[in-house]
Amino acid sequence: MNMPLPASVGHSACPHDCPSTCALDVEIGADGRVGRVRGAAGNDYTAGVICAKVARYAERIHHPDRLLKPLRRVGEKGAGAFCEIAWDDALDLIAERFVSAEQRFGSETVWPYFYAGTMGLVQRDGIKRLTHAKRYSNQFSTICTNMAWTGWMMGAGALRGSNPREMAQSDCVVIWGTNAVATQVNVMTHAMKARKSRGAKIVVVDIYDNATMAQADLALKLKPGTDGALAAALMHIAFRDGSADRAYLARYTDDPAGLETHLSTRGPRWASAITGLAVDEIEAFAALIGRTDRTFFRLGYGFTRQRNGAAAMHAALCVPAVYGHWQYEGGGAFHSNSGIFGIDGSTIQGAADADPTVRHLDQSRIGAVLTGEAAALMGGPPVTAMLVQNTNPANVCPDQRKVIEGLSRDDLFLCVHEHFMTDTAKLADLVLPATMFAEHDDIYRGGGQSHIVLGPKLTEPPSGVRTNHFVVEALAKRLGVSDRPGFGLSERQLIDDLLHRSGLERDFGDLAQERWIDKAVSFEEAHFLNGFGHPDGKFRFRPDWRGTPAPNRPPASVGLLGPVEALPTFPDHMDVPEAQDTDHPYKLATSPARQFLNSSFSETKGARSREGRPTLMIHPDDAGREGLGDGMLVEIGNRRGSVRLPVAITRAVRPGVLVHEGLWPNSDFLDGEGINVLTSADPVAPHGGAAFHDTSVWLRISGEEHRTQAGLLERRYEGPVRTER
Ligand SMILES: Nc1nc2c(c(=O)[nH]1)N[C@H]1C(S)=C(S)[C@@H](COP(=O)(O)OP(=O)(O)OC[C@H]3O[C@@H](n4cnc5c(=O)[nH]c(N)nc54)[C@H](O)[C@@H]3O)O[C@H]1N2
Ligand SMILES: Nc1nc2c(c(=O)[nH]1)N[C@H]1C(S)=C(S)[C@@H](COP(=O)(O)OP(=O)(O)OC[C@H]3O[C@@H](n4cnc5c(=O)[nH]c(N)nc54)[C@H](O)[C@@H]3O)O[C@H]1N2
Ligand code: SF4
Ligand SMILES: [Mo]
Repeated sequence: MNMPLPASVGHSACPHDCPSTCALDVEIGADGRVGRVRGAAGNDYTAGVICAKVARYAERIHHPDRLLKPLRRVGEKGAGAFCEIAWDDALDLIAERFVSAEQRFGSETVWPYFYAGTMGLVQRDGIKRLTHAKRYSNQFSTICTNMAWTGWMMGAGALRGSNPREMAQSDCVVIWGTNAVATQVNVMTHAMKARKSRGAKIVVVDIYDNATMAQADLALKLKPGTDGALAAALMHIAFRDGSADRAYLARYTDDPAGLETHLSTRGPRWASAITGLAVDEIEAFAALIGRTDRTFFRLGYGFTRQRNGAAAMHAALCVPAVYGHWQYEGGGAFHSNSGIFGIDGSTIQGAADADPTVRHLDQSRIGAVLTGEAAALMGGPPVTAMLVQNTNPANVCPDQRKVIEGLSRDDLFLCVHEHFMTDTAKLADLVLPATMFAEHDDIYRGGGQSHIVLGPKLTEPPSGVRTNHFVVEALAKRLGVSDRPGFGLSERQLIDDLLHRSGLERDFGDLAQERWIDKAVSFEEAHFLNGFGHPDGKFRFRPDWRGTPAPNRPPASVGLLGPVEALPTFPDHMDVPEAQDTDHPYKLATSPARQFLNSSFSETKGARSREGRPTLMIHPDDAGREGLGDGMLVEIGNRRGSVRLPVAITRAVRPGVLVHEGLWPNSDFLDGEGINVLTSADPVAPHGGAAFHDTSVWLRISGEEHRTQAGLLERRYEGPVRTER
């Protein structure tokens, strides 16, 4: 077949919520349609590699179900009946409803709600400008990074780490609690370089045999929520065997003697009982990192989505400080570079109008907020009007029944700006169609690496869709705040302003030529050889859980969250999981699907056909005891709700542990409710966040048998797992 040649190749950045922020080459056909998308070869982090779902972007941007016209609800909420409405009428309606809500309850009754469906600093953060100018309720953003960033900050005092490209110089790469093959493929590019060129060993710490585990030389499949115990034992062995770097410890850390005493009872036997790992697996891991100076810890988000997640991150981060790995190129640790960019987005965010007395509502507790729990409302008025951009709370937020109950309230005016008719959009009074990344100007920064990347508009959007920026500006005019700071500028002007304020000495046009700016810090700074980020320059084994400033610390009005008193003094196992009892004998993790990105791409055929359908992985011992055959339908539940889905019987999971992959649309489940019906919105100590992978459930056979993709799952998860013993 003759394919039409691409008319041009445009340069952009992947807009999705992924630490990699790949630099992209996007084929644009003569007809303006997006063709193949490739990773930029010249960007030395992307290194020409992107994930398959974004390579297939044409499928998403030219999807037949894409929203192309504003829609107004007719009939019952959630019934799915909408009629077209003109843009001007839609915007007038929002303004009218926001004003009447404000007249009745005060400005805090309006809650603009957003997240990182696009990571573009203009299109994502502009909604804050409207929030501040109108003194609408702020969002305390807790859904993703809080536990991880808090735990890291408690130890290192700054959100940066060894350059992730240095992994190629490592002799041992520890991939801890991140399914990098699926969630940030570029980590594997650099880790595999080290394996090929230096024979580096790959260690993976996870709770099941996922695609990343399949790459491991040493595969450590521990019980969920026990990473703190593993970390403590690794450090115990270091002191026991003399592989602790005492000179480094004396110079760079706060209390090595206190740590050593504390760890004296945290040996491998103790850790084995907690983690379920064999003593010799823990010893092998300690021996490997003890003899390998260039050991690089790539610490992910997954292991922090537990009730002890912040403490677990801190504990894992303590390990390279004890062994002194930070001193070596290709050694140390990395989680996020979000602290290095020095970006000043204050104009975009309308920071000049931010009023500290306006309340912050917890994003993850949207169910409690919308169902009127007084504590969640911070003692303020009910939320009666919302604008939602770049997020799909009816699907992705914990405690889903409450979320849906709240979003379905008749006295809530809900406007959702979206690409597709998502679970959230289905509940809206008004749905607005949004542009996709290739159709608008924006600028991105990658927390998983160090580049600022420009994503200019490459093609015209369909005629009926509008940018987030357009909606924010149009509403500001109608709501009488378009004269406030930050309004009235184009996307390009806002990007120019951001570049200027951030001291980057270039404008949009310059960056369009350069494509990206590498903001990597020096070796000394990245490795904290000039001192850690705390005032005394020391790494903290004894964190100040109540005091240390962190990027996502709750505002003073919120205070600390979760069981703060249970946080350990020194790195340890913090034993606070959701109770597992005879009524709830299983632990469920809701891990990412390779072909989806959170809830995005679950609308595309390419992703859906590869993922199959919602499935529950269960160990053969459990299946045997429950009398389950492969593909049988089960119901799993707890006090928050239950879902029915077929099982895949597989040794990829441990006995007692269930894994469900992917944020499938709620409508893909037999009863129309998604997996987050089961997850809890209890905040994790000390700065909040959702423990998505810490859910206790019961399980029972649900009768009918269903054919599943179990065979496929077996093949995917039980590939060769090389284990060093
Ligand atoms: N394909 C794909 N890519 C994505 C996403 C996606 O949904 N799909 N999501 C994006 C987003 S928003 C984010 S924040 C990142 C997150 O990416 P990651 O850092 O990879 O974090 P998670 O996806 O939460 O989980 C990673 C792994 O942690 C495991 N895990 C769960 N509990 C524990 C535990 O107690 N200990 C250990 N050691 N492991 C545990 C999970 O089973 C999973 O295999 O990925 C981004 N990229
Ligand atoms: N059970 C369970 N739940 C989870 C997780 C888990 O591991 N397990 N992970 C959690 C994590 S880490 C995160 S970050 C959240 C993420 O949850 P969400 O923020 O909902 O994630 P996305 O699917 O990335 O994006 C949501 C929507 O943004 C829309 N969008 C994208 N670009 C634009 C744009 O330019 N304009 C507009 N108006 N809309 C746009 C997309 O179409 C998509 O529907 O989910 C959380 N939920
Ligand atoms: S989703 Fe992540 S890995 Fe895939 S292209 Fe985007 S930034 Fe790269
Ligand atoms: Mo996330």
